[in-house]
Amino acid sequence: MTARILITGAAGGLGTLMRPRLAEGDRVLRLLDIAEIPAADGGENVEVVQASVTDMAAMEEAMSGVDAVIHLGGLSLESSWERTLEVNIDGTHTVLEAARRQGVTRVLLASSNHAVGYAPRSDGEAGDYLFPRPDTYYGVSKVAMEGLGSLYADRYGMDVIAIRIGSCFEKPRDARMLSTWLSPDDAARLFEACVAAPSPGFRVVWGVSDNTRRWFSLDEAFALGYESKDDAEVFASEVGTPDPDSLAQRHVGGVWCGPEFDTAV
Ligand code: 15L
Repeated sequence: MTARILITGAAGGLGTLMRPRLAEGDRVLRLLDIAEIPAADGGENVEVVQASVTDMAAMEEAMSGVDAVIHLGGLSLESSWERTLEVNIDGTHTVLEAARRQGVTRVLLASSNHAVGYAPRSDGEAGDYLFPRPDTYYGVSKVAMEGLGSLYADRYGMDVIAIRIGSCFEKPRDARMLSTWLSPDDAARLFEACVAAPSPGFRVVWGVSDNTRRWFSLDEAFALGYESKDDAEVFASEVGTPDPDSLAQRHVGGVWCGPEFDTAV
């Protein structure tokens, strides 16, 4: 079991879902966020750090004594180019560089399906390592994240796994998510597998549950030891029928490929 894990973006949606699920035994979770993080309750083994992922000095300090980093911090939605560059791209560089300087060799990166959002669904199952086709500036920042992870793995021998997360929420929120859903419990199982896999080097894996309507390969995630136990299908009656001609169903990134996500205009 990995003894001390630094989680960036710990106060965000995904971080909040992961906190109780990744806490176990003697493990210490070092929770970092620019926002205030709820303090430890009772028996929780957590350390709280309020800092920005773009602050190199703070990130170096946060890395001390850490065995692995799960980098969830950053903007989780489309934003201006300037903000995306600063928080997501520069932030990821800072996290990787701080890890390298402090001798932390394992980093998990929360990439996204939006790194390949324009990939057409008509091409069939989206493979592991699908060539980048970002649908937004946010998607571009995830491609940059994967590129930085690849560089730090090749240049410095670090183990870096970029996880192209589908939709991680308590339950699917619309018909598209019957395909893209990553249940919080499966997300924790996937992170545990990625933290524990022996010498993975650089990998790109899909972060989705083994959904009946899944569009994505899970070969690489399974090879790392991931076991999915959930399937969005149990929620099918709650979210309605997907329209195959809708933008949401035509591209991997769904409506993110539409004009309302164009922040440049
Ligand atoms: C993401 O990358 C977003 O952070 C999240 O809010 C969802 O919109 C998700 O993708 C998705 O595609 O459902």
